Amino acid sequence: MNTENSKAEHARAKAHFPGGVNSPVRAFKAVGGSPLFIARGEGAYLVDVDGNRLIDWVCSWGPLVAGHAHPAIVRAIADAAALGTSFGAPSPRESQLAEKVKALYPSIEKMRFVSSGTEATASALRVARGFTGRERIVKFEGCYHGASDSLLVRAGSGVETLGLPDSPGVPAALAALTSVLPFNDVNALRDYFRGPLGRETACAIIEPVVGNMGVLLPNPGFLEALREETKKAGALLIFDEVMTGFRVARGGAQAKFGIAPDLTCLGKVIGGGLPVGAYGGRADILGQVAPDGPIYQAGTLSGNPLAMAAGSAMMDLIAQPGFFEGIEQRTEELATRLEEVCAKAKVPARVNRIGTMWTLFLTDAPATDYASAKRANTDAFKRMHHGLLERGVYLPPSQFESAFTCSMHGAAELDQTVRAVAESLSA
Ligand code: HOZ
Repeated sequence: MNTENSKAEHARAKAHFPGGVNSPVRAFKAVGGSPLFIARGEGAYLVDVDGNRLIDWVCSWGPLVAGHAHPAIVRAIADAAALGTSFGAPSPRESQLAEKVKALYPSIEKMRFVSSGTEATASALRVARGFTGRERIVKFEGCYHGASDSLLVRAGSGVETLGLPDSPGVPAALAALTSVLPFNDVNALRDYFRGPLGRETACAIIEPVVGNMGVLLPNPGFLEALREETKKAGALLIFDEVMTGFRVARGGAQAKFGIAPDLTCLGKVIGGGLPVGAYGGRADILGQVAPDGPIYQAGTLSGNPLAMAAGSAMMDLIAQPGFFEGIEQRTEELATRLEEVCAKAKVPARVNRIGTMWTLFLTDAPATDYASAKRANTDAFKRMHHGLLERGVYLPPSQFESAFTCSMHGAAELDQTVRAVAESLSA
C-alpha cells in the first residue's frame, strides 16, 4: 500500500499541530505507522491522498449513520448555506431539529444546542451542579465524556489509548470533586450512594453503553440500580448519549433499556456530520438555565443553521421505516461472521455489539468493564489493524474505540471485511 502522500502530509501537519493532528486518536499512536490523510469520503468508503480506497468502519467516530456525502444531507447543507451560514440569532431550523430529536427521546422536555459533545457534557455538569447546589460528581471508570476538566479522570478513548487517563492541567481541586466508580458494579454504586458522599453528589454521568473503551454493555440491572440510587440520594442521572444516541437504538440506550435519565447529552449523529451537541432533559432543570434561570451557558455558533439542516436531514433518514433496522441487522451479521473467522483462526476474540456499534476485542475473556477490556491483546490488535489497512479496511486505530456501521455498508463491504480479518489474523 503506497502511503507516500499521507506521510508527506503528516510531516507537514506536525509543523502546525501536536502530533500532526487535531484530535489525538487520529495520530495512530496506538497502532503505529503514519495516519492516513483523507481526500474524500464516498458512501462506505474513505479515499486517502494516495488514492487508496478503504471501507470505513469509523464513520467519523459515529455521526455518519448514512455514510459519507449522502445526497440528502449534502443538499440540505447546500440549501441552508445559500441562505446564510450563521446568524447569531434564533432561526426556525432549531425548533425543527429539536422537535425531531424530542420525538425519539421523550425524557427530553427541553434542550439546548451547543457545538460539540464535549460542550454538551461540560454544560450538563454545570447545570446539574447549579440545580442541586452540590459540587461532587460521579463518573464511571473507562467512560469518556469529552475533554473537559471534571471529566478527564480515569477516562477512556484517546486518554486511555495513550495511557494518560488523568491529564496534567486538570486542577487537583476539581479532580478531587470527581468520584470514579467501576462500570457494571451494582454493589459499588449502592455503597457509594448510600454513604456520606452520596448526599453531596450533584450527578452521576455515564455512557449507558460504553463506546470509549470499545463497546461494553451494561449488565442487566446495572442501569436500573443507578437510576434508583441516584434518585434516592437526590443526585441527577446524566446519560451521555453523544455516541450511543441513534446508534444503540433510534431512541438511544434510554429507549433500549427503558430508563429515563434526568439529563441527556447528545452530539455526533444529531449534526449529520457537522459540529453539533445538545443537552436536555427535565423541564424544571432546564428552567434554571439562562435566560430563564441563573445557570449561565452560551455559544456563538450554537444552533448553527447548516448544522441544524444537516441534523434534520439525518433525522429524516433515520425515521424511514427499516433504515435503522437494516444497519443493525448487518452489524449483527458482521459480528457473527467475525467471531466465526476468529474461532477458525484460533485467535481468542469477542465481538461486543449493540445496535450499529461494535468492537472486535482480541481477548479470551468477556470484556465487561475497564479491567477486563484492558486485558485485550493490543499488540495483536496493532498487527491486525495494519493487515486490514493493506486489505482496504479502515478500523478505529485503537482497541479501545467503537466501530460503526452505516447504511452504505452492504454485502460486498461485509464480505471484504470478513475476508480481510481472516487473512490478517492468519498472516
Ligand atoms: N474521541 C473520539 C472518539 N472516541 C475521537 C475523536 C476524533 O479523533 O475525531
